[in-house]
Amino acid sequence: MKVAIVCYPTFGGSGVVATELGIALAQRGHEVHFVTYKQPVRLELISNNIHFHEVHVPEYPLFHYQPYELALSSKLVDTIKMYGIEVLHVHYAIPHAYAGYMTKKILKEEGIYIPMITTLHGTDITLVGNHPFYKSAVTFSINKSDVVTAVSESLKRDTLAFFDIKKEITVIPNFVDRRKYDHGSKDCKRSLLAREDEKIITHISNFRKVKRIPDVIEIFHRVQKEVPAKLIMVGEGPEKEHAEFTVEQLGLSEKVIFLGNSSEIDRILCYSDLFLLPSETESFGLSALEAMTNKVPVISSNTGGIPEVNIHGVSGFLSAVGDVDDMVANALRLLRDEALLEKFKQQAFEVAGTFDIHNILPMYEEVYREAYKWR
Ligand code: GMT
Repeated sequence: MKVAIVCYPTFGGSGVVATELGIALAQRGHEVHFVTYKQPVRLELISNNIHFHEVHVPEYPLFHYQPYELALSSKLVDTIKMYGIEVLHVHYAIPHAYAGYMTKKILKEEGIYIPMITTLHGTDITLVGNHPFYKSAVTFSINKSDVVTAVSESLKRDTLAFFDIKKEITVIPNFVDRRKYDHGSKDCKRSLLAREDEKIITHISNFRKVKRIPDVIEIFHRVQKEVPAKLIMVGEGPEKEHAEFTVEQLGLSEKVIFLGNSSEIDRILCYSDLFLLPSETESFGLSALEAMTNKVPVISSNTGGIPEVNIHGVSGFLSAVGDVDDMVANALRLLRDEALLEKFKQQAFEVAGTFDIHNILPMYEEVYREAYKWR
């Protein structure tokens, strides 16, 4: 099929999922058109059946806010007409579902019908979309989508609880492509970051409040008193500066490495022993799944969709949000027992296998086919 994908082209989970989905669809022979304001970070190759159309928003001094939705709708209308796109798939409701709805309306005037699939990712529902300033428009555009998908059962429940939704919501979990993971690769150079006797603990996020970065640091602070360890912090965001300050105050600068954003997280995860995700809320926790695919057990909170991904006592451990004592105890339990750690690494990898793209991609293809049939 010919599919247009709209997403945030950044390091955030929704953009990563949308990009990996587009790449996988193209590998299956579909023609994929990314329509966004920048080339998505994980999209390295533009090929015969992967296209990228940049949305330009010209600056004009009259506008305090530049009208991105307008530019996106126009670009979508032009792209859909020019390439004969059959399905429009928008990731993250705000403002993409809204712009998508306008696109549909404009095209309808010209006798063109395009089905729109909206995939909800989390903060578009739980944090941002739920804000009274956005709620009416978000409710409207979700209800006007032809198909609505959510990345976890938890997010589906939240969406139905927070909004007046008239549409059926199909749960299609996030995924990883296990073919891409080369365990034991020569590129996996653990010695660059830690001594032989040190364990490596990793956290990856956008360093927003919701990720509870102070918990990450406190867990590590207490763990490294018992077991020699390094903490690798990957990502950028508003809480990073404060995190760096805390690390310095605690005298941990030698043991905590801030790596910034990276599009090669597998090369970091491949030598990690444990992954920390103590988030306040998380509709899925893609970074936890990526860790598990790299055989890294996860110490996380039990909020939102995380328990659907990180299975307690199998791929890692779950604790109540903010229960740092329990997270420290769970981390030490694994790090102190080499055989148990090895068992959890293997189990994490096996659980991640259920989220392999080969299981998930057909679900999206089915949704596209159905939506196209109803048009
Ligand atoms: O985690 C973030 O703040 C980024 C956000 C995004 O929109 O990219 O992530 C959300 O979508 C991801 C992909 O579906 C999920 O794995 C994350 O759990 C979800 N984040 C939250 O719910 C906080």
